[in-house]
Amino acid sequence: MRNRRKVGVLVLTAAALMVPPLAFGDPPTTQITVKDDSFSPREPAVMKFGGRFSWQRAANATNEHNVHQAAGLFSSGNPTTTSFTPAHPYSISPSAGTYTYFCDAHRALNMVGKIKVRAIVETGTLTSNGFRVRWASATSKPTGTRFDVRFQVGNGPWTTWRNDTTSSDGAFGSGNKPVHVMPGHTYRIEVRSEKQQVSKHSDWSPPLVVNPPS
Ligand SMILES: [Cu+2]
Repeated sequence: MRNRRKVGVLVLTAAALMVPPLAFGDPPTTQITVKDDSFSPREPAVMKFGGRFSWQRAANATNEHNVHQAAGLFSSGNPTTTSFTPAHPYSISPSAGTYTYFCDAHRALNMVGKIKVRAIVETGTLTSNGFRVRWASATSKPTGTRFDVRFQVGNGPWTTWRNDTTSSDGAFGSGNKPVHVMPGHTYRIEVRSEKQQVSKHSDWSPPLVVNPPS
């Protein structure tokens, strides 16, 4: 009885520490400046799923520009001189993946960028033998509606967990699938986003790295 009570207090403490700081605010946002003729930063830091990217025109940028993902997974529309202004912003909250994009008008000048989004462990779901992974929103999929998900245990081979799934999350380790999860091992999970025609896909996301607690 005494032990169970102690465990209860520990679980409550852990849960309190896991409350996301931005639960009631705007999502974390990475700003990308659209210049004549480049994106800055060209390759911003990795964002966790749930984050947002927002493109804004530099005050002295007067050329026509757009944002066009290489596999057609997202686009701001045709290049115009009025794109990315405060009146015409372009923002997306991508599903997990690595996305190369370019400006159609200045692709030959190497006006290219890359954004990277990794999957997350759903808050409060990490246990010694499993966790829930989220790679997309259940309601909004602005970068493709299907997903490939692969995993790695330690230094082992990358192995398919989901192929062309329309699910936006999954319980890793549930029923010992896709593997029996246990403390002392490191699990990595990568995702790529796809269109309906699954040959059009993002590159693999950066890995979500999980070390289950004992
Ligand atoms: Cu351009």
